[in-house]
Amino acid sequence: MNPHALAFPEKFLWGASTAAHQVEGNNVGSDFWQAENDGTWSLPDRSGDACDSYHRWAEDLDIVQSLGLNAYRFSIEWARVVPTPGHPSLAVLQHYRRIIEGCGQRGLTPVVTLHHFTSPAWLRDQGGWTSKEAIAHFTEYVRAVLPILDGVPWVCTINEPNMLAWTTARRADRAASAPSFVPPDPEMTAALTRAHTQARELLASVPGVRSGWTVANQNVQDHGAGADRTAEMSYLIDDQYLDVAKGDDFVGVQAYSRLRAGEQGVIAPGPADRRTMNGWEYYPRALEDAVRHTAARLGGSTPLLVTENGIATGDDDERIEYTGEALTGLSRAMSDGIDVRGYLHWSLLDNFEWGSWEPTFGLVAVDRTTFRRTVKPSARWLGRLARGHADPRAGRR
Ligand code: IFM
Repeated sequence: MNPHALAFPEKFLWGASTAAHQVEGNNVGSDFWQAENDGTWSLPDRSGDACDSYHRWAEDLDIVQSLGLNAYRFSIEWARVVPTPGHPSLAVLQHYRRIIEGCGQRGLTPVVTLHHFTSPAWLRDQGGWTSKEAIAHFTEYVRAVLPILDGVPWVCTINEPNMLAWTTARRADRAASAPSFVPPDPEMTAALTRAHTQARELLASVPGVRSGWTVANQNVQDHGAGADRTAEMSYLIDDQYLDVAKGDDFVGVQAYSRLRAGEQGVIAPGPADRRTMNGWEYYPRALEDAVRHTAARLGGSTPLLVTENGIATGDDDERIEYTGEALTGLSRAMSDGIDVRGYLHWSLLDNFEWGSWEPTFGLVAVDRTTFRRTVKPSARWLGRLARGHADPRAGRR
C-alpha cells in the first residue's frame, strides 16, 4: 500500500494502454487506413508511420517496465492477422506472440484487445460489421489468435462497442448537430454484441483467459433533460452495453469526461467550461462516476478493470492533476467495496488520435520524424504511484 493507505491492493495492475492503429504505423490493410487515404473522410492527419511501434514495441515495453508499472494493454490488428479472408498470417501471429512473451520477460501483465476500432478493409468493402458474413469472419480471426493467447490473463474482445455504434450513427446522420442526441446504431450494436458473445465462447477454451469488453462510459447526467430522458440516454449510450457484460469475466471501464443531458439534448462544453485539448470538458471525477455506475448496473458480481482513463493536454502538470484526481476518486470507490482490478492509463504514447496528431494523451512523447520516445514527468509520477511511493492527491495543483 502507498503511504496514505489509499485503497489500491497489492496485486493491483498499474499500466498504460495503446491500440494498434494508433501506434503501429502503416496499417495499410485496415478500413481506417483506407478511409484516411481514399478521401472518404476528410481528416486533418493520416496515421502514416504512427509511432512505428510495430517495430519499436520492445522499446515501448522497456519504458513501461522502467517506470515501475506492471501491465501493458495493446491490441492485435485483425487486418494484419487476416490480410485475406481465410488466410491468417502465421508470421503476424508470431509477431504478436513475441509482444506477449516480451511482457512476461519484463514482469508486465499483458492485457490484449482483439478489436480496437479497426477492421480489415476487405470487410468494409463487404459492408462492414453489419454485413452477412461479418460475425463469421470475426470468429475466424479470433480462432486464429487463440493459440497465441496462452498466458494472457485479460482479453478485451471489442473496444468501446458503444463508440463504434455511435460513430456509425452520427456519420449516417450528418444533418444532426449538437445539441441533439443521435443514439448508437442498433444494427451495429446487435452485430457487435453477437461478435463479443461468440468471441467469449471461443476464448473460454484458453486456460486462464478472462474475457470481457470495454465500454466508454459517458457519465450521462441530468442537466435539465429530466430523470426519464437522462435514464433513456444513459441506457442507449452506456447501459445496454454494460448489460451485455453481465456474467462476463470482467468489464473494462473507460472514462474521460461526462455528458450533460439538457432540455434540447446534449449540452456541449462552452467557453466557460474548462476543456481539454480535444474539446472535452475537464472532468476528472469521470472515472469515479463511471466505476460506481458500472458496478451498480452490473450488480457488483463482475470485476472491473479500468482499461482507459487520461487526458489530452499539452501541459504535463495538468495530466498529473487530472490523473491524481481521477485516481483519488477511484480509490474512494474501491474503499466502498467496488472490485476494481487495475488502472491502465490512456495512453502510453502520444499517438494518432483517429484523424489528428494534435491531442496528446501520452505519458511519453514521440518525435514525429525520428520516433524517439521521451518520457514525461507524468509517466514517472504514475510509476512512483504504482510502486507505492506517491499519493494521487499530491497531484493536485
Ligand atoms: O484514443 C481513444 C481510444 O482509441 C479509445 N478511447 C478513447 C481514446 C481517446 O479519445
